[in-house]
Amino acid sequence: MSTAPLVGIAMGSDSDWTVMEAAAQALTEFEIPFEVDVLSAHRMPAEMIAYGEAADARGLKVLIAGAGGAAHLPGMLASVTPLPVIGVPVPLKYLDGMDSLLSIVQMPAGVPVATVSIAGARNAGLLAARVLAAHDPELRSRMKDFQQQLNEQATEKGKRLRA
Ligand code: RP5
Repeated sequence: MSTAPLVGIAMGSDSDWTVMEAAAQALTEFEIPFEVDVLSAHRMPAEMIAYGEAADARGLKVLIAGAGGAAHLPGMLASVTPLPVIGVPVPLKYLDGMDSLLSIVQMPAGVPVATVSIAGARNAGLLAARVLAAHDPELRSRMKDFQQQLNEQATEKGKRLRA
């Protein structure tokens, strides 16, 4: 199996990692190779644009981008790559992540970012897995197994409550 990264996880600061590592964890569970980078839209704009422009040619298939506050990273990456971009609003000290959420979700028509919930990095990883699974029957089968496990866990919790 190729170990070349298929998913790029980018974040505005290393301080975002405590939230973003859940995306990496989900990809690891599905044995999907990924890479991780810090790319601040405001502190290193040239590097951020270069990363976005090169991502497709480097073989990445999906980008996951997390940022907090004035969270421009996901949208700016989406503006320079044809790849699907999943945005993760990272909550900071103030405003409970609403600033990050609105910065990421309110994209202009023509430049989509698939925004997950505030601090929803695990779902970002799972969504990236589903995007890849669309063209990978074996991965799709593992996703179905995962969904079955979720069902069984929820069913079990209900049984325990009723007991
Ligand atoms: C954003 O500013 C980053 O994505 C991070 O969420 C926030 C704070 O960054 P640091 O000051 O912790 O580096 O661009």
